[in-house]
Amino acid sequence: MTREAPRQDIDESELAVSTPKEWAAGIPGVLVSLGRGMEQMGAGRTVKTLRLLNQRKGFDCPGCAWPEGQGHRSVAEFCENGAKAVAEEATRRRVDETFFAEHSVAELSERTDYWLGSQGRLTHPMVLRPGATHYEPISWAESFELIAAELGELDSPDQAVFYTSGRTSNEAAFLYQLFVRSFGTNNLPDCSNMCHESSGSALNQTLGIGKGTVSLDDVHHADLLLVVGQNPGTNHPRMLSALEKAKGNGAKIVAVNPLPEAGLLRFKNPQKVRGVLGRGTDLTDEFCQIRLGGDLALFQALGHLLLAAEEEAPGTVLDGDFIREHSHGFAEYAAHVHALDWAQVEEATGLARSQIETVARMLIASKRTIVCWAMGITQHRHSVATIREMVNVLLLRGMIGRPGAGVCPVRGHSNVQGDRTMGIWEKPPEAFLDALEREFELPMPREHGFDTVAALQAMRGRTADDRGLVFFALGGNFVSASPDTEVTEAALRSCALTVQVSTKLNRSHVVHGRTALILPTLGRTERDVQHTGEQFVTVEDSMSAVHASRGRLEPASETLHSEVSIVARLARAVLGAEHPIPWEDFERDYDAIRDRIARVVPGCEDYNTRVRAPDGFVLPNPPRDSRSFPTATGRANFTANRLEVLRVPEGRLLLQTLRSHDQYNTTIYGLDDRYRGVKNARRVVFVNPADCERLGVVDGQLVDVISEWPVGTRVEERRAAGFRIVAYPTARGCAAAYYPEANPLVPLDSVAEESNTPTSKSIVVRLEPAG
Ligand SMILES: Nc1nc2c(c(=O)[nH]1)N[C@H]1C(S)=C(S)[C@@H](COP(=O)(O)OP(=O)(O)OC[C@H]3O[C@@H](n4cnc5c(=O)[nH]c(N)nc54)[C@H](O)[C@@H]3O)O[C@H]1N2
Ligand SMILES: Nc1nc2c(c(=O)[nH]1)N[C@H]1C(S)=C(S)[C@@H](COP(=O)(O)OP(=O)(O)OC[C@H]3O[C@@H](n4cnc5c(=O)[nH]c(N)nc54)[C@H](O)[C@@H]3O)O[C@H]1N2
Ligand SMILES: [Mo]
Repeated sequence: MTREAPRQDIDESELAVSTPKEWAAGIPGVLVSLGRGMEQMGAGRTVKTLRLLNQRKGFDCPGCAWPEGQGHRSVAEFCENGAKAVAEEATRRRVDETFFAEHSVAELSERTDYWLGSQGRLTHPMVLRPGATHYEPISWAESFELIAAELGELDSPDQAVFYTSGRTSNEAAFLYQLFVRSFGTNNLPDCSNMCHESSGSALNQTLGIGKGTVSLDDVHHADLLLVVGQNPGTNHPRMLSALEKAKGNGAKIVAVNPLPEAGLLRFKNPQKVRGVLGRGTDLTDEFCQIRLGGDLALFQALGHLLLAAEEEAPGTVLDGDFIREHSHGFAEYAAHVHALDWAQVEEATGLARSQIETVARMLIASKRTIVCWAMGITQHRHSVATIREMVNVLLLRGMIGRPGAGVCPVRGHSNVQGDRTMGIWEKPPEAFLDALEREFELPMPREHGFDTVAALQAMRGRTADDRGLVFFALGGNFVSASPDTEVTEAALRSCALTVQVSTKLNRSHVVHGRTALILPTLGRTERDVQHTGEQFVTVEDSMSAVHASRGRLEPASETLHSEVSIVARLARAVLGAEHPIPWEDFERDYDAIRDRIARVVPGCEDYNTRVRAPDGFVLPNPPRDSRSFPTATGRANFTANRLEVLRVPEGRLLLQTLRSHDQYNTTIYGLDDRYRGVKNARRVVFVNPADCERLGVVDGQLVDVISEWPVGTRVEERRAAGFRIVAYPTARGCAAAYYPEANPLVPLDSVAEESNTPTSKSIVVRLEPAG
């Protein structure tokens, strides 16, 4: 398979490479954030907007899910990349009816996500009629009728797929899942299926709740933090302040990553004089430059070393009381890791045994250990087992449900965790469906629905002549975010109808079904006024804190509806005006939705009152709150996980796809990856200099990247053409390229076991001189 990606609007030959940075943030970060604001919003709006970001009376940053502090908040509770996210939404640029009249869909489909996203905010509902060349304006009422008609044509509700991206508020998410289930399907894939699904799977099995067990305060007071498979300097910059604080309290930090990411090495806090003028804070005490996918082996080895140390000095290493009183499966786990094969560990991790021993000593010395992780852990074939293995190590030392200790999966989208709490889940727990049925006195579908990969697999191979299929997306950019771009695009093109509820133009609008709709919506930053007056919404951060978010800016256009309003109106159009659920009341006053959330969603009792508290409230978390573990065994589960070394054939590399410093997922802010020293271009592939030599390629060379995926006795190939090699200090045998440019290389069927997450961080590739 070959696919020429659209890239005429970026001149990749402008690439400039300099030495990677060894520190993050500082003055350049502040300047970039202000500059981006001024460029998109102008000076007055920049100051006003950034002042409201993450303040109690303002809006939640649409950037990442890292929590704001409880109690005191600094005046500027945001980061460079949060400011970029806000500027992107609060931009004064507009994509209006004239824009669509001037640009055909064929022309727009040749543009990159970078160009599409930078055209501005969508202002009016638009429709692309069958066979038409251009989107044309349509009224809201007609849009909903059109969707209702297409959904009515389906043989079964299961022929419709309802995607969600993680910016959707709790109120909109709750209403959306209620609508979709009332319509009759659990086909509710979401971005989480490509993101932290592995964390949810592993933590549910082992701890009984698919969420982290620490608070921000715990991070501040941990004495050892392992930051594994995560690049906080770019993706969760406010986390650096928390790490700095922990360091100030004497914590040690271990970073586990194939790349020496700047944010992990040193942090210059722009809010402190020392950060502005001085050297900043050295964050990492031990940098383990691991091979891609080696983390399972690393944590198994750490468990082995802890057990060995306990054998030497019984009663000094393990938390015997915790293991006895709260855990299950210890003996089997201990026997399994006892038989560790060090050669395998060294091959899998690329780390020296002595370094792993150093980390084990740090674990033994620690009284309060936290393990943080993100996509470097969740997007591999053995992700779920890897996370279980991290849990094993924490359980050995009783590091769950103790202040300053626990698991910390660092979420991506600002409300991805809340969306799941509200029922955006293709595999809803029975108890949740029971609660919905009780509350609304309507039957809910019980059969599990499609997640992202399953939805695409079901759509694969269809043609536009096949019957039906409606794809509806509440936010996000499904086409660019999903794996296997060519397969994904064909799948979307085979739909009878594609609908995108969006703030900005993206590739999912120009790769479309027979009929396509764009429904423009309010962003987080904007005032949301309904019949009963100004509304607020609620969100849940990565540490289960739920709080209000109030938009303050004037909407990008008078025509925009909120997501709540779009879902409520859609439900009325599809389910009929006589439907027993009072959709209209929900739209008039979001308190009415919250009253229902309070009665349906566990832990949300008295929701309307509690979300009005200045810092909101924290959802219950049994492992953290009381060391109780609602698992199948009623205890925290140790697990024995098979160690398998990812072997790469001769002449190949293991490729990870990651984010540059200048993007938010598929939204490309700019062409610089400041910390990694890359400027003006995105089609680059980072390769270790020794591998360049071994493979006979040189720094700066133009190559095609070809992925190899065995299917039976054949090897399927996928090609992404025209990448520039950047010789870079990544781990040996590993390579890196940016998402979404590298997505055509990720085979749809290459997924994490159990969580079905695309393996975006381990793809076997070879490089060929570009032809
Ligand atoms: N500015 C900005 N902020 C964001 C986002 C954004 O795009 N831009 N995206 C948001 C979203 S949705 C998410 S999910 C998060 C993503 O946050 P991250 O997970 O930090 O994002 P990635 O860029 O995918 O980085 C993965 C990191 O894991 C490392 N890694 C890759 N494979 C392995 C491995 O096998 N082992 C180990 N130990 N490390 C590995 C990579 O080198 C890299 O440092 O950020 C959120 N915040
Ligand atoms: N190869 C590879 N693929 C990946 C990943 C990877 O690391 N490598 N990461 C995966 C991860 S972690 C994730 S989370 C997914 C992300 O997948 P998505 O969440 O689907 O993608 P985004 O790029 O975040 O979506 C951006 C679009 O959301 C819309 N938008 C922004 N704000 C709002 C809003 O407030 N409301 C509405 N309705 N729309 C809004 C805009 O139109 C914008 O164009 O991608 C996954 N794909
Ligand atoms: Mo994500």
